[in-house]
Amino acid sequence: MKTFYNHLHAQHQGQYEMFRGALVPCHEVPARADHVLAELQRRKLGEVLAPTAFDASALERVHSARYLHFLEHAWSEWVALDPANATRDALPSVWPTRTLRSDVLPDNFAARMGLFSYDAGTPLTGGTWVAARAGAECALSAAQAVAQGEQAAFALSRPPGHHAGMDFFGGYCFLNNAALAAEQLRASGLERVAVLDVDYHHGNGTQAIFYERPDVFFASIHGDPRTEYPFFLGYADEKGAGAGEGSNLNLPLPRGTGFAEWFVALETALADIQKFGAQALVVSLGVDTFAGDPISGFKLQSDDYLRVGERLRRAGLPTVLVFEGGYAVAEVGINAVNVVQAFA
Ligand code: B3N
Ligand code: ZN
Repeated sequence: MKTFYNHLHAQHQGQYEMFRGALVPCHEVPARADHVLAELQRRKLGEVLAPTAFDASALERVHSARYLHFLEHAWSEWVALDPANATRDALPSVWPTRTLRSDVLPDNFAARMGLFSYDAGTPLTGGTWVAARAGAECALSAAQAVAQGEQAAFALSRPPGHHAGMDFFGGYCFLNNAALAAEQLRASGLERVAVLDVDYHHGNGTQAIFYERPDVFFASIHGDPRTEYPFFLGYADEKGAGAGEGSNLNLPLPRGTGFAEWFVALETALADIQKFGAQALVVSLGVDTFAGDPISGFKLQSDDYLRVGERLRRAGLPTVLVFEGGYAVAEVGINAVNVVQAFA
């Protein structure tokens, strides 16, 4: 299987995220992708390629032009506020919640950080735009390879993407790599595409992007949002809306869920994807379902990821695997590459 590797990922290196009233060291660190790459190379699992360049129109299939403009220029605006900001990440701290206006684009930088985000756990750094853009190009390149006849391709990109919406960042995500891959497959002529999100956290950004779309099915298996991040989306009664009614499937599971119950949900999701008539599959491949993950609560073991990869392969669809979460840094390479290897 070809891997498209984001060679610029380490330019995004946040220092701290807000958690329970304190700034704690970021979990989403460059070493995560380094470990996955090292494990791929150790097992000699196919070519590792740099992504090809795409122009802004590929990003604008998913994200608003004003959000992309904000992301591209945010760091220079942050440093212009105070040269000392060059050593500090930018974090939002004020949001346009219910009763406040989000239709106005304020001049104030802190206000625009809030307008274009939904949490305080996602630091924006000097290299965020460059890294996120190259990561998105990995997903687009992987989708292009699959559209051109590869049975599968792996986008080894960070920062992750599935919490990013049309015009907001959050959950360590800035550009929605899986959604970009799905749109790239659609643009290549495939009429029905499915996104299967197996990360521990519900992919609220991806769901929102496709919620009213009849041509892109979104299925997600994740920690129950009553107790797990992102809390405000991912419930079982969210089925899609308008023309997209019936094209959204959420399978929330309680904290503590082990592989046997998780695998039943995987079968349910794949059965619905088959029923939908998907011609290609994008997998949001988070491995923070691992028992040793420091911020998550499922109990999958490293060998279970071999069964996941093997089952995804048996779905028989051209498939783009997109790397998402997974914070047990020592094991993240083994777990992600187990899926890749069993698929390949
Ligand atoms: O859930 C957390 C969180 C939990 C535990 C922490 N410890 C033990 C210090 C710290 C943070 N934070 C909320 C943000 C979670 C973002 C999840 C990103 C992801 O993997 N999405 O798929
Ligand atoms: Zn996650």
